[in-house]
This record gives sequence, structure tokens and C-alpha cells, in this order.
Amino acid sequence: MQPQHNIRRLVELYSAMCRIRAFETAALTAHKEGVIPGPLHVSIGQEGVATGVCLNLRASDRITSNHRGHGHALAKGAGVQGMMRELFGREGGHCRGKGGSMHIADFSVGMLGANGVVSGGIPIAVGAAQGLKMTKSDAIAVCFFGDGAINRGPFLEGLNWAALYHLPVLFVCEDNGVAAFTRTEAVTAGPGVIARAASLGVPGETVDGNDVMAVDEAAGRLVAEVRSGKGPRLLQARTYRITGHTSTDAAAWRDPAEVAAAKTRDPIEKLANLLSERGVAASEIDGIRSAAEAEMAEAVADAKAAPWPDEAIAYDDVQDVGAVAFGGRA
Ligand SMILES: Cc1ncc(C[n+]2csc(CCOP(=O)(O)OP(=O)(O)O)c2C)c(N)n1
Repeated sequence: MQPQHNIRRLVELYSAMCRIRAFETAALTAHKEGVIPGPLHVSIGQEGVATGVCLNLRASDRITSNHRGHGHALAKGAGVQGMMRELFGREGGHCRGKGGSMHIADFSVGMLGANGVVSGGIPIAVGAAQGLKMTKSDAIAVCFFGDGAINRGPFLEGLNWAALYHLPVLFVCEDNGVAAFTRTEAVTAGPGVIARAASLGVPGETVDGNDVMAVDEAAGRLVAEVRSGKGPRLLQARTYRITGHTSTDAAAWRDPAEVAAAKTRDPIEKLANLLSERGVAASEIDGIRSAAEAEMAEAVADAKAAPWPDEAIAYDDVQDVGAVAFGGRA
């Protein structure tokens, strides 16, 4: 634990993680009811990474995310109503209901987008960082991706470019040990992400992603280095995804003993226990959790009642070649 981890900071971290857990739990329930179209990729168990990193960012900083991006968006400050409506495909969603869970963006808080293309967020973050450098901004870009993304070309291209141009970008590899349903070691050659980054001149370090205080400390330091012009950095956060790959995956392919062991390392429970040891009343700890649950229940009710988008906007904001071909508006 670092000196900055006073009770106030711990409560802040706890509250942010509870909000992510509550959002995704509420969304999973709604998905089971059949009111959310398409699959959800939730990050239950991984909340410490999004939280520990994003709570070190400024509103002007940019982030990009992957297919498992609810936590990143929430921790960066994206509006809950717009996020839930987006999942439901409704008007008022951050992308007017056209993006869905895997493509949530909220530019007003620097959230440049989740991305259904594995590693797709990497070049976007690097481009954003290049723009920030060219305009002499002191903002930085942070790029979240999974361990599966390091086996795709954009990882090499993105880190190469960021290192070459000394760009203000922090790469965060959320290493949950699997790529969808496949164990990382079955598809990844060599010693892994840190060595790959080092080979391109990007210094990296590894942290326990289930220890939100450790993530907070490491991210705080690396963000400061990146912001001060030292060039790109990489953080590998080892974590565990408690749920399956998608909302329809019961994860029967996983050893139940492994999942049970992971649950004992749940970042939210760990911090709740620490808060209790540090003298925070159980009612306060539970109150934070129930406030998060109430907030998300309200967001679900709002999304259910929200109007569907007008079909006339279907081809707005997207390339219209298809629209013309299929008789839509030019
Ligand atoms: C370019 C591309 N190839 C394949 C897929 C299918 N796919 C979706 S998620 C995923 C695994 C991603 O693994 P990782 O980045 O480690 O994240 P995880 O889902 O394990 O959290 C794959 C292969 C995709 N979305 N995009």
C-alpha cells in the first residue's frame, strides 16, 4: 500500500469498481430477459484494471478500448444513461443506439471507443497520441487491450510508431490468461508482452491487476512519465475474467476449481475487506455497493422506456455506400 492510499482514495477506488460490477450485472440480467440485442462481453473480475488506470487520468486524456470495454468507459466518466441506452439500441445511446456494447464511445470524456476488432483500438490510440503531440497538448492517450491482441499486427505497428515518434501513450495489456476461450500460452510465442514491448524500446512493467491499489500506484507513476514527455510505456495487468467470454457462454470449458480460486481474489471483495480492517463501517461499505446497484437499476429502467431511434437516422454517421446500393439516402 502506498501513502496515497488513504481512506478517501480507497473509497473512491471501491466505488468505481462497484459501479462497473453493478452496470455489467444489471446488463447481464437484462440480456437474459432478451431486451438487449447481441452478445455482451463483460469484465467481471477485471474491474481493478480499468479503475486503477482511469482514476489517474484527466478529463482531457483519451482512451481506447476493446470488445470488453464497459469498465474502461465507466471509469473514464462516460455517462451511464447513454451507455445503457446504447446496449439496448435506443435513442440517447452514446452512438444513438447504432454501436451497441462493443462500440461505445463518449468523446465528451475522451472515450474514443470500444472496438469489436481485436487490437483495433491500438492504432487509434497511437493516432490520438500523435495528434496530441502535434498540437502540444499535455493530455495523453491510454490504450486498453487484451493479451489476445498482442498476437495481431496492429500491436507491432502501434508500439513501433509510438516508440519511433516518442508519443504520449500508455499501453495497458489486460492479461486475463485467455483469448476468448483459448489459453494465452497456446497461441503466444516467446516470453510475452513485456519482452515484445522492450524489443521495440517501450519500457513495461507487470502488476497484479486484481490489486487495485497496485494498479493505481503503477498507473499513477507511468501516466506521469508519459505526460512528462518520456515516451510510451506499457503496463501488463494480470487478472482473471470470472465470467465466460460472452453473455451466452456459460464457461463450462473452464475448471470450476480455477474459477473458485479466482473468486477468492476478487478485487472488489479484497478492497471491501481492507476497508473494513481500516475501520470503515459495514453499513458504509454496503451502502456504496447498493448505491451503485440502484444507479444501474435506474439506468436499465430508463433504457427500457427509451424510444427506438428513428429509422431515418440509420445511415447518418456511417459510410453511405450501402445505403445508396440498397435504396437508402445518399
Ligand atoms: C481481428 C479479430 N479477430 C478475431 C476476433 C474474434 N475474437 C473476439 S474476442 C477474441 C479474443 C480476444 O482475446 P483478448 O484480447 O485476450 O480478450 P478476452 O476476450 O480474452 O478478454 C477473438 C479472437 C475479432 N473480434 N477480431
